[in-house]
Amino acid sequence: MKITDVEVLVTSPGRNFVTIRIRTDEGVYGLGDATLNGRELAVASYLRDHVAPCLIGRNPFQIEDIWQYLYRGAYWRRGPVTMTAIGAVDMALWDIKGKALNVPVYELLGGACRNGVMVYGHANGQSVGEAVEAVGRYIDMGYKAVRVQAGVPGLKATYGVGRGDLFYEPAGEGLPSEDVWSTEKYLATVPELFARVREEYGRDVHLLHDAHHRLTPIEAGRLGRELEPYSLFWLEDAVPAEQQEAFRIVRQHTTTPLAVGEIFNTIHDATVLLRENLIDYLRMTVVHGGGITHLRTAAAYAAVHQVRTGCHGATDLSPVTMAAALHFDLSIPNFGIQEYMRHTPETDEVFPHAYTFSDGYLHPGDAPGLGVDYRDDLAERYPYKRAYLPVSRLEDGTMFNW
Ligand code: CS2
Ligand code: MG
Repeated sequence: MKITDVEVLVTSPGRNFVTIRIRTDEGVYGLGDATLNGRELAVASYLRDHVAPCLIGRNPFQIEDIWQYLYRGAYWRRGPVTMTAIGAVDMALWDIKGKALNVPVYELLGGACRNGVMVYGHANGQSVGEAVEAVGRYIDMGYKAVRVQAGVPGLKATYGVGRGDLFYEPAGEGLPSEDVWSTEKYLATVPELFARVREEYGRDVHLLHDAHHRLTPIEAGRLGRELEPYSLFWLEDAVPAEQQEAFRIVRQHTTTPLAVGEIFNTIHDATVLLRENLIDYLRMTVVHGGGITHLRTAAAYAAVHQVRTGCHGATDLSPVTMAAALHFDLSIPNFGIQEYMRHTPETDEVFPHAYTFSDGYLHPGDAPGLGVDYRDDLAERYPYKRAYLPVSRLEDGTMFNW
């Protein structure tokens, strides 16, 4: 079998997505997600202008060799654009192999280690009261785990709140919007939020929270300690993760489980965190973390250190990533939880898929390959619109972390 064509497809059914479709001389094709929120066209060009010519004529079954070729051959290693491009090609090659051998990808990855993939939903509200009510709606839908985010009194906007109920799309058309942030105001609200949720729903439901890169290590230690009575499943992105060692301080002050890694793009971003057990869940994802092939390396390294996975799964990762993530999640021994931010109905129509939700779990289905497709006729209706994630400044105007 030989690769004969590589298409880079850009569509915007509710938000921008970039998809690679790799065709072969035997008629089998594979799909990969290449979406990098706010920098989509950079990855599209990396694939179209630099990667695609090198793939033509190659044997798509040689997944590992092609991964090594694209990683080592780039010379300029790592980074979100490069690793998203490699991740997209990798997903498509696993899709081709599964289809050609007529098996779902998880069977190629060693088979299922579990019956289903526990997911978490995203309850949010402008006020604590609204957020508490939203948690109830997710519990009623059967979710076993719910992330809870609430607005902060005195701040017009904050991460994770608004722009949809079942999904949360932070990117907006035009130039980046500017949010104003106050850590003090935020830290004053979070403990009350979880006290109210536990009071209302008890302790059976797993609760998660995303601090979204906004705290210093000691602030994260303080928040983690204040949340200990509410037994969170995890506190995510408590501290910007470039400085892995900073988590040593957080770990000294709290037993609240910590999760980080959605912005990581290779295992090298996480080795200190894992080797020193500074985190409990690694959030790297298939699309931004170099594909299924590299994520298996990261998961194996994490498993040695008793760290579990908790893959990123936001609206800006397409159904192709969700499908690939579920095959990966099903097959690894140290699976923790999968984020499941639903997509818009238009997105689900452009990307018909085999994965299904039931009673708080997702399953990838048993269609050959990844079990997801791409409807060109519908995709054409949604042309690309440049969109950016917001930026964030402190109340005095200082540039900060969104
Ligand atoms: C978030 C994301 O899902 C999460 O945990 O951190 O919503 C993130 O803000 C977006 O994926 C950025 O594009
Ligand atoms: Mg996050």
